[in-house]
Amino acid sequence: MKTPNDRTSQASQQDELVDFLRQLPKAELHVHIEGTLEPELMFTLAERNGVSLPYRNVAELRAAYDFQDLGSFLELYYAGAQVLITKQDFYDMTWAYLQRAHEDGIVHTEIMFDPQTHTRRGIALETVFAGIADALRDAHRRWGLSSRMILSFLRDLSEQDAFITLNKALPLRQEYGDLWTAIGLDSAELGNLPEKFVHVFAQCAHLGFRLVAHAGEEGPAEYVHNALDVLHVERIDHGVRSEEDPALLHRIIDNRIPMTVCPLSNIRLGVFPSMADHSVVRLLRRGATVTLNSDDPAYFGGYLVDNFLACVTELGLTRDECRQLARNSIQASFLPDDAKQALLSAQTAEQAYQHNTVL
Ligand code: ES4
Ligand code: ZN
Repeated sequence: MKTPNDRTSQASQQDELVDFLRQLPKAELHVHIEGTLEPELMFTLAERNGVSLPYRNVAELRAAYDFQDLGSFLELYYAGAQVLITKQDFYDMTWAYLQRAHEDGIVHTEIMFDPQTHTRRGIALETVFAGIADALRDAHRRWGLSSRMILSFLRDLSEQDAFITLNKALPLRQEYGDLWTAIGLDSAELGNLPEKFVHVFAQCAHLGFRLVAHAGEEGPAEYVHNALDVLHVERIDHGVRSEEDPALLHRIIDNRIPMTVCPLSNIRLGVFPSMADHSVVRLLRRGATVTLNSDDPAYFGGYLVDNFLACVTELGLTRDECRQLARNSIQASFLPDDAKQALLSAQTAEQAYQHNTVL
C-alpha cells in the first residue's frame, strides 16, 4: 500500500487533497438551485420544451459566462431559468445538483430558490415546489443527504410582490413544511436596501421561518448591519465586505453570526480582483464563523470542493482550517441540535480513521 510519502508527483498530491476535501462531512448553506443548471441540461430542457436559446451550442453559451459584475450575471441567470417549465425539469435540475453534492461529500444542503423568477413566467408555484422537493426527498432516501428549502425574495422587485409570493406559497407549507423552513433575500443588492423588506420579513418571522439575506456582496457593510438590525436575519449570505467596518466585524465575531462565503462567485463577479485578495481566510483567522459555499456553481466554474481547493491552493488554507469550515457549516445549518451532533461526531470519527490509516 502506498503512503503519502511515496506519492511525490504534484498530480497525486492534488488527488489526495481532493480526496481529503471530499470525505469531510459538510453542509452547503448557500446555493441557488437555478444556479446549478449546467449548460448541457439547459440545452436538453430547451429542446424538450421547445424554448429557443440565443446560443447555437453549449460552448457558445459557456463563452457568454464572462461577467463584469452581479448585474451582468443575473441577466444570464434569469434568461437561463426560462427553460424550466415542468415539474420534471425542476426535478432533473435539483437531482443533478444533489448527485454532484453527494460526490463532494455534502451531507446536508440548504438550497435557495426564487419563486418569482418562475411565477412571473406563468409557472405554478406548486410545480416549482414539487419538482425540487421530490428530488430532495429522493436524495434523503438514497444517501441520507438531508436538506432544507430557502424561499428567496427578489430584492429588485417590490415588497408587495414579496408578500404576494409569500401568500401564494403559504398553502404549500402543508405539504412541504418539513423542507421549506427558511426565507432569503437575493438578486441585485445595490440600491435595494434590506429596509425595503422589513414588513415581509417580520411577517415571515412571525410565521416561524428562519431568516437569511444576501448582504455585503456588492453592497457596503451598512447593508449587513441593516440585514441584522432591521430584518433580524440569523445568517448573512456573503457578508465579505463586513471587513471594511471593524465594529461590524467585531459584532459578527462576538455573536457568532455565520457568513456563507462563496469565493469563486466573488472572483467571477469582481467582488475581489483575484483569489489572492479574498477576505475569507482572514475572516476565519480572526474568529468569524465562516462557511464555504458554491452560490451558482454552473455559472462560476466550480462546486463546493472546488471552492475549498481554491482557498487551499491560493490562500494557504490548512487542513485543520478545512475541518473547521466543515464543522462551521454543520453548526450554522438549520438542522436540529441532535442532527448536528450526529453529523459532527461522524466528522470526528472520520478524522480518527484518517489519522490511524493514512496521516
Ligand atoms: C446570486 Cl451571486 C448572487 N447574488 C445575489 N443574488 C443571486 N441570485 C443568484 N445568485
Ligand atoms: Zn447567492
